[in-house]
Amino acid sequence: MNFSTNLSRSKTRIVALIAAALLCMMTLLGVNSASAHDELVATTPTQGAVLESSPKEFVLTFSGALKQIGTIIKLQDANGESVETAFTIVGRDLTVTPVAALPNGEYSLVTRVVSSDGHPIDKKLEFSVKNSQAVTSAEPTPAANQAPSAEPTAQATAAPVAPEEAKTFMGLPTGVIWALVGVVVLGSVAMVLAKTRRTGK
Ligand SMILES: [Cu+2]
Repeated sequence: MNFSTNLSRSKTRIVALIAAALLCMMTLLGVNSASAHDELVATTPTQGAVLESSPKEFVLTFSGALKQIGTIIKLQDANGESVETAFTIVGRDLTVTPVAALPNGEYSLVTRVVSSDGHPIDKKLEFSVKNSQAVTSAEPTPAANQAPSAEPTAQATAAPVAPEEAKTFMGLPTGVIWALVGVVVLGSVAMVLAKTRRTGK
């Protein structure tokens, strides 16, 4: 009697463990977490843009309304020096404004926002400023053959932000979180099953 209930209980546990492992793998592969969180759908300027003057603002548009909390903005020049910015969040748009005009050079804008489902989203937008009017550091530019402003359409379509970058940032943490949730849920289901079986017989 005792032996058989213990047996069925451990069987249930094994099944739950297998299910949890499968769920974990699925979530790690992004099978079921992808639908929930918001994605970056557009940026101004586009990724890798070469700007002819210091941008007044950057706009990152996401697929859902962003939370007002938990936002982290880091604008850095090529030397890794921080550049001061301000930002606002309105609906799906994050707008970042450099406090002062940006000198010529390469920059990266690293942002973390909190998606409408509560997940953090990390993004990195790289661009450079090449104002020919400004005094430059006398570096001959490879940008001349890139036709920066002549072909905005090609850039706009190519640039909707590298999806693999999004997965690297988001995939693992969310996968782990969902896997943990899955383990907890399945674990409690298994326990309830085991209990009902035991009391039922
Ligand atoms: Cu999410």
